[in-house]
Amino acid sequence: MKIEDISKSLGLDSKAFDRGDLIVKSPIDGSVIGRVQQATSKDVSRKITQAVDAFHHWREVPAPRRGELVRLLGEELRSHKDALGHLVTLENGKLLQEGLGEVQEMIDICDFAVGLSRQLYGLTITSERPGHHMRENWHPLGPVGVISAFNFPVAVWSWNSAIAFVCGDSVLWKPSDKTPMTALACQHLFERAAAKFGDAPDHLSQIMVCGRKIAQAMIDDPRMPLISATGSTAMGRAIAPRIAERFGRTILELGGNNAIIVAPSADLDLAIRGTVFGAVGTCGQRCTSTRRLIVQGSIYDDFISRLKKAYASIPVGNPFEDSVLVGPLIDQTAFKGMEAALEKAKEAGGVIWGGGRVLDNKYPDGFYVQPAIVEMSGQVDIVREETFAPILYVMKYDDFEEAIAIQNGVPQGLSSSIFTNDVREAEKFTSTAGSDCGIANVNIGTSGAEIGGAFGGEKETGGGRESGSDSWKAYMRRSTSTVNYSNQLPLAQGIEFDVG
Ligand code: UN1
Repeated sequence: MKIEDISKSLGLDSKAFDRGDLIVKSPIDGSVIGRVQQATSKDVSRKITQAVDAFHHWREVPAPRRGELVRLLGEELRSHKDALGHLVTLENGKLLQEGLGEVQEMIDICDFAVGLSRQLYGLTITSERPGHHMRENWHPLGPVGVISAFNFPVAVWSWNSAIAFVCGDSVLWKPSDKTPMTALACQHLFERAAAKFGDAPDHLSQIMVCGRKIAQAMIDDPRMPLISATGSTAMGRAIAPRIAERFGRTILELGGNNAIIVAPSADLDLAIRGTVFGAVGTCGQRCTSTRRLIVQGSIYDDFISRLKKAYASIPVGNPFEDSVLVGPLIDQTAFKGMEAALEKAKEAGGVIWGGGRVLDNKYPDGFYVQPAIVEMSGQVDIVREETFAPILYVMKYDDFEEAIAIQNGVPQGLSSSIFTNDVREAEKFTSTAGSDCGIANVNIGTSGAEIGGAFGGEKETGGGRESGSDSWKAYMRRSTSTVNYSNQLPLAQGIEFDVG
């Protein structure tokens, strides 16, 4: 699909991707695919005012009715899945399968949020005082700022906004400036849904395409009670203290350094498949990508030689081609980052398989690489860093406790998994004394989480949770009401305080 056909299928006007000064290039071949208008700091301030106005209207709409808007958004996504999936692939470079899968993830979270719109439950709590009762109320919070990264250019917005909308919040979205076109497409689909809905307030959903400096105004504005940010740990480190200083809330979903443990009892066929998908899928550019492999010594040689064999057969190339399994890195900076990490790993004694640039004759402006396997004798500094590229560091372990210590011995805490058929190991891994990550899987890889669970992780991953389970609570404010229906005024804790 060409960009003209995509924009036509999405119902966008012919100039939609041809205005403004931000030039967007496809990582597939470096060709210019669009020009997008950027927000100024004045725009940001105006948009926040509009988001506040929209919130004041929207919070009064009953939650199940708010769910109807999200249901309509899900319908738009269903009928435009193909076009939006193509656009994701064109702008981000992930496989078409993955682009479509990302849109499916958006549809799934819309369905989840529609159900949730009738389930924003609070507790009723027994009171220690006679003639009293207590209850929790969940109220809309305010405008939610969403910052998303290039690697999941549309799904992350939907995890946040589908939930925020049913919770009664408005949304102001700063997409990655590497993927603004998919963001414009989402905004357009939202507007179609809103038009069908009828009486949604203007500016309930807005986007601002801009660099970090301009986005600072949103970070610092006390009218934005929640900022949900997905990206690097460096980004989180820059924004979190500023938001904390004004007592704003954050949902941070930052770097991951996800490991798979392969135990001697594992089904090695499953483990190979899980590892390959986790490590090379999306060209190693998921925050859940498998970056470390911890293999028990007795199966190490066999497993690594099977893994290398599997790697040798991975087709790298144009992500629109059916047979291809690994597309390009997002840009040259990502490629340089991969080269630098491999250099450091080599200096630290790593033995590298693969990792070089490929297809540069065919695509001089696209950055395609052969995924790398790096055998390391220990968890040195570079292994403890997140490099957003298909590099898999492999390490050996002796006993199970050591495997858990290696798995947990990094600053990040997003995703983890174990391949084992030993029920004790599996249970230990998911127990308090096991993986310290937000995601701890058994016999599946580290990536490809479903939307029904809460998504996010610990330590430098930032501690936030988005998407399913009870993540919605972060998008609302809770009040506890104690109601006295007696004609006495007893105080709690037995305090006597009689006046007159
Ligand atoms: C991300 O990389 O920021 O679990 C999100 C997964 C996807 C989401 C990844 N469902 O791999």
